[in-house]
Amino acid sequence: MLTNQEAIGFIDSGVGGLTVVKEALKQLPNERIIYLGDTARCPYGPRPAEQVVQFTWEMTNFLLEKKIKMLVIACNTATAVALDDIRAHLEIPVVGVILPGSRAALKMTKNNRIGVIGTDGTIKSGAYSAAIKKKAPNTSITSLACPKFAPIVESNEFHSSVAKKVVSETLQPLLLKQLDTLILGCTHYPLLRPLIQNVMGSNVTLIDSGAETVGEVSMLLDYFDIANTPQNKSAVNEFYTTGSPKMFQTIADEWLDIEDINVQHIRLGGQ
Ligand code: I24
Ligand code: DGL
Repeated sequence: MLTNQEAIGFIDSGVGGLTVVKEALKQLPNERIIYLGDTARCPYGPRPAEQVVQFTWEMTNFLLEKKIKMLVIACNTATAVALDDIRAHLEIPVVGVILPGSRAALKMTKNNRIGVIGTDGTIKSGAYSAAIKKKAPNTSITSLACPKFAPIVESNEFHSSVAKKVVSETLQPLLLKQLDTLILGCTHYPLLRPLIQNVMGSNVTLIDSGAETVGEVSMLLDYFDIANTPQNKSAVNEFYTTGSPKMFQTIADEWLDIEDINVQHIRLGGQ
């Protein structure tokens, strides 16, 4: 098969990476997608870096067997600790979510004061501040771990008054920092966007790292001349999960607004 007709692989710790897939379906409708979510071992956020690197490799090796033309690490925590290692060993282009988010933030900021929120693992790694400082050393960066945010989304409480309270309390330390740009450095945070915007105020631009990443994927497909064409859009997208396919399907159907997606259960790491 021509490389152009091969799928783009997406990996994530669970279902959160579907926020990136939603954007990909919109911006790249000719592309075929193979997604793997490690739902059984989610969340990655609180795990030690070495373990996240190992799990991310297990996901990568699974998708490599499916023949993919590009790999997108849709998970911020996995990107933070595993991107460099995986990219160094693969022959296909590997894209993470941290650089596209950082680049978009640098483009938007006027006062060079950028905030980053994410899981414990992402913030502890310092990957966002390293990426931003490398490009613009004079930027002031405030990083804040928000370990309570993803669980709020996963318990379906993201519209509730509890969510509003937790978001407000957690983000208080950022309000003194005169930020004009805040990076949503976690797959789940776009679902909390209205609450986060409300607390930060309308003068702060929120950056969705996942959505920015799809712009980068699009650019790389053209650069390597491996984009698919509408005529060749063939087989359907495939979704794999290490957890319950039924539960995955329920969330994916609702979120992606397409019915009866093809979800299969797989095992990783000898589980
Ligand atoms: N959102 C996420 N994870 C969940 C959830 C959710 N349950 C409800 N909603 N559960 O992530 C995680 C654990 N599950 C996963 C599936 O297998 C079993 C264990 C955010 C997803 C972002 C696309 C809320 C919810 C929903 C539908 C769409 C979007 C959404 F129910 F946030
Ligand atoms: N996908 C993760 C991220 O973007 C959030 C969920 C988790 O902790 O695994 O960092």
